[in-house]
Amino acid sequence: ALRSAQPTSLIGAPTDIGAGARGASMGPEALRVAGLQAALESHGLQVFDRGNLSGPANPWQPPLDGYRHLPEVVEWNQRVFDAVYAELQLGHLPILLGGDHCLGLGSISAVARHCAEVGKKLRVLWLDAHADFNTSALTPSGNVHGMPVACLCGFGPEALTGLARMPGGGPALHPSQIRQIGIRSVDAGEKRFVHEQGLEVFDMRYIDEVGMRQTMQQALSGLDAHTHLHVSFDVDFLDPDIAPGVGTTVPGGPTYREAQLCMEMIADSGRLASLDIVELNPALDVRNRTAVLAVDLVESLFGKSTLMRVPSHGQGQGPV
Ligand code: B3U
Ligand code: MN
Ligand code: MN
Repeated sequence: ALRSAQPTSLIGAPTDIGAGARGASMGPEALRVAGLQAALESHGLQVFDRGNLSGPANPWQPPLDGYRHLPEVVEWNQRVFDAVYAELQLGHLPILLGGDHCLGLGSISAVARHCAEVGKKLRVLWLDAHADFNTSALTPSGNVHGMPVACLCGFGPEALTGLARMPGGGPALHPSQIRQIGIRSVDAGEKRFVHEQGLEVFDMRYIDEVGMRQTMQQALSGLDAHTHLHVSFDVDFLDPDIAPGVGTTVPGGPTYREAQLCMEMIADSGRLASLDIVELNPALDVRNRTAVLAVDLVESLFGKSTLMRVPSHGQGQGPV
């Protein structure tokens, strides 16, 4: 049964402006072709497809002062911010179809602004192979898709952290609001900064050692009726064997079964209130299979369940 009676709104942001490979700009259409809207509707959800945002083209330039395409990144993120914020004000659950992960900045900034205004607590689950916690001084590439978490926490250029700033002047997020899951590729300087800022990282070693179930129980602990849960789903979170269609594959990611459990446990929390699906790159995919997989997982995230259990065996299997 469906957990969310809330209407959902799909927002396409067809750009690869912050990425290190071209092609994530085709992500929104690949997700539509894979049947995202029909899949959500088949579970009784009301879905509005708002179409695609528009924004500057990708000039494909080298970094300037540590950033590639900063003015274009800012412009895309402003448009994403406005679109996501508008849906939240309508009471809809926004689903951002990226696009690369630099757009998480605009999306989560809008969510943080909304939460501040309605008095909700915000928890962000960052599902990713990467920590995305670089700064212009730390980045090996200048690609802004490696920086959104740092920007959301107030570390970045004024043009981006300003977007993320709260009414009171603080950054959109405090590190204590973030849980990173699936991490397995972090640059040297970035790693030091992650530790310094005290981000809670459930990396692949941790998942291997304790399992996805305990990982998600911990990542979701402390949520209550006043918590807005945002999931930022970088498709490179998944093992490249099942999800080849991303720009930065990193071996050793969650399997199909681990990823399904992750999504199901988020659904069981009953708190999902906004979502990003980013970094899907159809130019690198095989017959759209990564998009189809992403749609399958998003169905689980919204409470599709194949559960067939004997009630007396239900110990520990209810909502977290
Ligand atoms: N950490 C590297 C690589 C990277 C980050 N996010 C993605 N790739 N997708 C960087 O360029 O910052
Ligand atoms: Mn990412
Ligand atoms: Mn990533």
